[in-house]
Order: sequence, then C-alpha cells, then structure tokens
Amino acid sequence: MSGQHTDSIDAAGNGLLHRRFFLKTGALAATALMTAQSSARDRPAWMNAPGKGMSAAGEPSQYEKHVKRLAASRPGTTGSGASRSPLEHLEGIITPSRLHFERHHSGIPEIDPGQHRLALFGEVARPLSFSAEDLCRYPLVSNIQFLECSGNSGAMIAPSPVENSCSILHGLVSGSEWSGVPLALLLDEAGIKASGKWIIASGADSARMSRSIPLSKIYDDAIIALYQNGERLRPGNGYPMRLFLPGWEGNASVKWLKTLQVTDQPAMTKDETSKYSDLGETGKAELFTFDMGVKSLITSPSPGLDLDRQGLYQISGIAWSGAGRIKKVEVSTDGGSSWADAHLDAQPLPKSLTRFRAAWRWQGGQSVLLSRATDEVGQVQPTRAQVMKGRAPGSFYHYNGIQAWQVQTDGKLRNVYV
Ligand SMILES: Nc1nc2c(c(=O)[nH]1)N[C@H]1C(S)=C(S)[C@@H](COP(=O)(O)O)O[C@H]1N2
Ligand SMILES: [Mo]
Repeated sequence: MSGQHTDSIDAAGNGLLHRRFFLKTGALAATALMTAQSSARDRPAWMNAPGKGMSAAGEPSQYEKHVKRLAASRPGTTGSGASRSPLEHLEGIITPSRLHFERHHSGIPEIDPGQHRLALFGEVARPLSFSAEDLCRYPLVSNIQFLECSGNSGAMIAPSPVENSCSILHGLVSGSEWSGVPLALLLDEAGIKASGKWIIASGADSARMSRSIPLSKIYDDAIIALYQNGERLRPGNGYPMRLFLPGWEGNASVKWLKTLQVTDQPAMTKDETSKYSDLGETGKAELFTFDMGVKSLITSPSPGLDLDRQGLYQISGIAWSGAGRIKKVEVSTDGGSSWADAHLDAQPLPKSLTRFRAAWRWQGGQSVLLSRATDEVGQVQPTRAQVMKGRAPGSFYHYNGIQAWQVQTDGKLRNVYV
C-alpha cells in the first residue's frame, strides 16, 4: 500500500485521498495471504452438510452479537431512559428496527390494538375517533427519514471531552422508512374551525407525554405512523400508532398516540417548558426549538474501532438536517487545516440520514478527523464553540456541533474538542 503516494491523488492534507484512487486500490485492503485459487478450493464444514431449517422470523448471525443497543434507565426506574443505536457498527441510512434508538419517559405500554383508539377533538366541526385498522384504510405514504432526540449528543457540553463511543455520545438518532396517514387528511375530515391553530398531541403511556404542534407543521408533512421499515411499529417505537414529525425534535413525535386536541394556542405542557427548551445564558429560554439542526458524524473510524495498521481506510459517516436535504459533507483529517468533499450516495433524501464516505491513508501520525455538513437551505454545521455560545450552563438540548475524533499514534481513537 505504500510507495504509490503521489501528489495527484491527494484531496486534502494528512493523507485524505480522492475517491477515484480509493476505488482503484480499495481491494488492496483484502488479505493477500490466501490466493483466490486456494480460497475457491477451500470446503469449510458448512459446505458439507445441510444447514439449519426455516424460521418464522430472521435473526442476525451469531457472529454479530456485539452489534446491539446500549440501554440505560434512570436510577430507581426500569422504563425511564434510553437505548442507543450502535452507530459505529451500522452502514447505509436505515437503522434496523431492532436497533432503532428508544427514549421512554415511563416505560413501554403494552397496548392491545383492539382496545386502543385515537381521539381527534377540540376546535373541529366533527370530533372523530380511529382504531389502527381504521387508519390503515386511508391512503398511506412512506418516507425514509431520520428521528433524533433533542437530547442527543448532550454529553458534548461537558467542559472536558467525555471518553466514550460514538453510540454512547450520539446514538439517539436513527433512520427508518416510516409509513402512515398524512394527518392533514384526518384534520380535513374533522373540519378545523377558524379558531384552530395548534394541536395538542398526547400519548397513552403513564408519562402522559404531551406536546403542542402548530397546524402549519401538520399540513406540511406530519403523519400518524403505523409501519416502520415495512412492519407494524414495534412497541418501543409507539405501537400501534405514533405521531411522526419529519425533521423535528424527537420528543414532539408522540408515541402511543391517544389524543389530538385542536386548540387556539399551545398548551405549555411540562414536556415543552421545563424540558426540551433551550435556556440562554441571560436566563431567558427559547419558546420552542422544533427543527433539528444540520449535523454530521464520522461513525467509522471512531472510538472502539481503532486503527490496527497504517494504510488505507474508509471514513464513513452520517449527515442529516431537519430543514431538508444534505447538500455536501466535508471531511478533514488534520483537525480542520484542510478539507475535502466526501462522496454522498445517490441523491440525498430530505430529512433523512445521508451516508458519506471518504478515502484516507493513515501514515501513523496523530490525526484529528472532522466532518462538516451543509444542507440545501445553506445551513453549515457549527463548531462546538459556536454551539456553546450564549447557552446557559447545563443547557444541553439540540447540540449539533462538529465532532472531532483524535487518532493517536497507537491507532486508538478518542473524543476531543478542537
Ligand atoms: N408517549 C410518549 N411519546 C414519546 C416519548 C415518551 O416517553 N412517551 N418520548 C419522546 C422522545 S424524548 C423521543 S426522542 C422520541 C423517541 O422515539 P423512539 O423511542 O421511537 O426512538 O419519542 C418521543 N415520544
Ligand atoms: Mo428525546
């Protein structure tokens, strides 16, 4: 792998390469010990006897058991807390449903869909009630979109960098295909009165999660999600129905949706005042922060996926924005002295995770890996210093700063501030 280095293949400093070079030589990453011929002749045990039988539902390989969510509850509770997606072990833009992050305020209710109904009432001409089966008869829509908890990456406000993995630090974001009924259809059927301006959405869990949503968002792209990645929602993600608000803070996508009350003003619930609001250093809080900002992360390499040799590596990560499509992602391996555009797969989808990749030759020196996303409305992912500016101490919601991973000379990676 050495000896081929020429200036023409460099995309930026410290070994960041043009992708076309990586495409030509990427195969060198494969081991050369076993020649193609001998590996073709090899007959391992599983080729000599019939394999296992069919099963009702598939499971991952036993060799992939380390790929799991990291779950933690608040002390003294079992159901109040979060489980984080193992971002550094995943590729592409879809999070398998069993690995989608979960955030509950009072555990997962076991809802019998035969007994659950959604009530739509308040400032409407005709109050309505729906079972999940009723909702499935409406025209459904499907979109691949991200969901991110407003508290994701909150550990990054710590005065000195917390040493942890990508998934512990940032695993409260996932991507799915969500299918459901556009909520606007149901509102049209109920007939919104002129006084109706907001909707108060509440869940059927004992936390009684409840959020106020302006009708403009409902008419834009809100759905009642019934399916996730092709199957009915899993209990932890809101079975049998949830509100899904593309690009907005996860908290507002109320799970186990039970009531939608149309009102003339927001309700100022506990979940939008004491929590999920951004406190400034002046002591004044923002009323609502709905849109998730533009953000990106290098998921590989990252802490725990340490470098075991010098040479070529594929830098891979995710980028997303609550405002729409990702336009570009730049990558740096020298702490921001120089940058190169990463490769984006196909056409980035709006309000979806977008996968980016870059090729890097690690020459054994200390390096700092960064990614910086720009979205289609021109928002550029801020530095940590920019995000922290004007925040009250301890205010951790909606953190979208540039993440820096330092590669040490022994190949180990760690979270650093630049
Ligand atoms: N009813 C109800 N809805 C809820 C919550 C909850 O605890 N109860 N948690 C919220 C939060 S904080 C987030 S980030 C998302 C998480 O959705 P997920 O668990 O499907 O990832 O659901 C939101 N909706
Ligand atoms: Mo959240």
